[in-house]
Amino acid sequence: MNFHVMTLFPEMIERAMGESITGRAIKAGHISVNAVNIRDFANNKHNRVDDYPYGGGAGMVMQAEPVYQCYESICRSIGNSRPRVVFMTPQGRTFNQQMAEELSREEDLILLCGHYEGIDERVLNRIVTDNVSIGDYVLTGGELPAMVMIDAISRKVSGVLGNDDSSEIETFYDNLLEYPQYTRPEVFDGERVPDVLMSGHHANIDKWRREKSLERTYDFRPDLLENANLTDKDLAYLEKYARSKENN
Ligand code: 6GU
Repeated sequence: MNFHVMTLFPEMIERAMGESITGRAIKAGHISVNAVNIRDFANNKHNRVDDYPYGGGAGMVMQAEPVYQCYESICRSIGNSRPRVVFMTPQGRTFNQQMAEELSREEDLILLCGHYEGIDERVLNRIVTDNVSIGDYVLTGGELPAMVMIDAISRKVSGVLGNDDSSEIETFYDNLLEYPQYTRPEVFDGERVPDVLMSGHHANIDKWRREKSLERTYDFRPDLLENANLTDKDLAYLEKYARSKENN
């Protein structure tokens, strides 16, 4: 999968995405991250890409033309296909795991990062297909949100995590939080690893993990349970757990 990021800070994107798991995925050819500097498409000697807002008000607005030319250049570079264009904006739909999974099926994806007070509405109307926010708070620019999306989407691209099922038994899979994990040593600061994990009894281990997932989701994110696929056994366990908490 190929990510194309339209930004005023391309080094920020390429530096960060070149590290860790995304960096390895780039080297292995599972993904590519191409950060394109909108400033390279400025149409004036001073390389300016912002100007005062019509109607007045605080701050500056990114101009339509350089953003549009940057977009056209990216499309030309990929055989004139017209991939989805995600505009990073706090006014967008809140990003979640389901969106990450859906977007990971795209071959190319353009991420548009705004700065200053915004981008001229006319270019947004012409190129943006999806408006996405990463949560209800305001950031200074779209670069961090774009990197958050690239990270979450990349790990759903085949080959990126290597172990192909390590992304299937994880938090938000099935709308449940993940069970707790332990590694050596057996005793840390006086606390033992739960006996069941040392038992080698896989059916019991699976049962224990399922129950811990249910408990955690009930305790920390009960809103998720409405969309979780729960068996009769799960529901019975949750009822028992809820009752045991009431009695404490
Ligand atoms: Cl996508 N962009 C900006 N600038 N701020 C945000 C955001 C995006 N999501 C949350 N806050």
